[in-house]
Amino acid sequence: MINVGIIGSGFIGPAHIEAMRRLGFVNVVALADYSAEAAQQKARQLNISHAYGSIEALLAHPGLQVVHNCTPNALHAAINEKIIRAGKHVFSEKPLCMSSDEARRLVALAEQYGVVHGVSFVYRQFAMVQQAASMVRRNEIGRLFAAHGGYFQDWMLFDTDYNWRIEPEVGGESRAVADIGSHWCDTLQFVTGRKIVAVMADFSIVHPQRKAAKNGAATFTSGTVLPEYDEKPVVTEDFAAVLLRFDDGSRGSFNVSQVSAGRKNRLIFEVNGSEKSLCWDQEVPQNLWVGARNQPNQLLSDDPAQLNADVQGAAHFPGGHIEGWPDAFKNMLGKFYQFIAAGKQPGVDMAEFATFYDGAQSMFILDAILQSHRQQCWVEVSQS
Ligand code: SOE
Repeated sequence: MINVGIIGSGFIGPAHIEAMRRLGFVNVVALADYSAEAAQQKARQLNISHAYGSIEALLAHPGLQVVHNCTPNALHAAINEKIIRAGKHVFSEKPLCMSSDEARRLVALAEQYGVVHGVSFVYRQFAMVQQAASMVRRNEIGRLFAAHGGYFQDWMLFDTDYNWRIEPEVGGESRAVADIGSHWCDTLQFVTGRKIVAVMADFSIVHPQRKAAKNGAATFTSGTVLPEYDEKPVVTEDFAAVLLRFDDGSRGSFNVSQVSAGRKNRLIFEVNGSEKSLCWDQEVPQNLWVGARNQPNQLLSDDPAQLNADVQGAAHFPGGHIEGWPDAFKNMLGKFYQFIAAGKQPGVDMAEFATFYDGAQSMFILDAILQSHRQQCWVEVSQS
């Protein structure tokens, strides 16, 4: 058994815990939160035996090998650093940190301490995304020349929707691109095997002011009576359009939005090659559309028997037993923990799971997108 501690238990912490428990060889033994009381309450609810009100106390827990960082964005860098300096393997929620410089420092530190490092870019772990990547790798779609799509949600549609992600000091200078565009870019770089090398971006803020409930009530809820609120200025984007150039000269684009009514978590992509096109939508994750010019189009489904041999392990049940987001989460952590169990060290070009190298690359893209929007011109993405 591998002993694990988890820091932060909001929306995403319990998803990590559930996925780890489904693996069977990982034991979540300790949880830390912003206070001892909050940690004890959560630990009781989640049936975790030890609770701590500080990161230092959690890191001192005897026999801990791995720590997951599931805190709000602004805390990621400092906590990741503490975990590494304590000599523990680290799995960080995205974003890895808040700037490219912090990302470079964390990569160097993780290498120096020789720990295994992972970042929670989960969408590359869906069976049909793995199938798409395999088809591209095996040249089944021909010469790839375009990748496009987007990521659309509606949980910020109303001006009464408010969340810590809106505040740049906590969520970062970018909201929609950092939160969901980062997932799209990681997924597309994984599927195509290409790196994004230049971007041209344009943002828009749909609600320049939002109503923040004085009692701190979160969004993702649909109360009808508005509690007392403060009007708060908004400086982070609700919508963005981004043009892309990849390292092989191919082109692409994506849109992100947190204000698209009816779209809940629609990460969608299409890649076009000289023989075939592929299209996948996270809201119908069991399907992969394969388009052809002179043959009928196909709709592949996540039946392990019909997947390419190198990705069969990504789907666990017979066809028709649809696997989704929690299963992709399990795939991601399964690969991370098998890697640790095998005593391996992450390499820059590995793709089993996203590492700090990928987390850093994501920060380089984000910084280029922010600069491009500010200057309204093409910006090259730093590659290290
Ligand atoms: C909220 O926008 C959110 O939960 C993101 O933070 C996740 O990373 C994404 O998977 C779904 O939406």
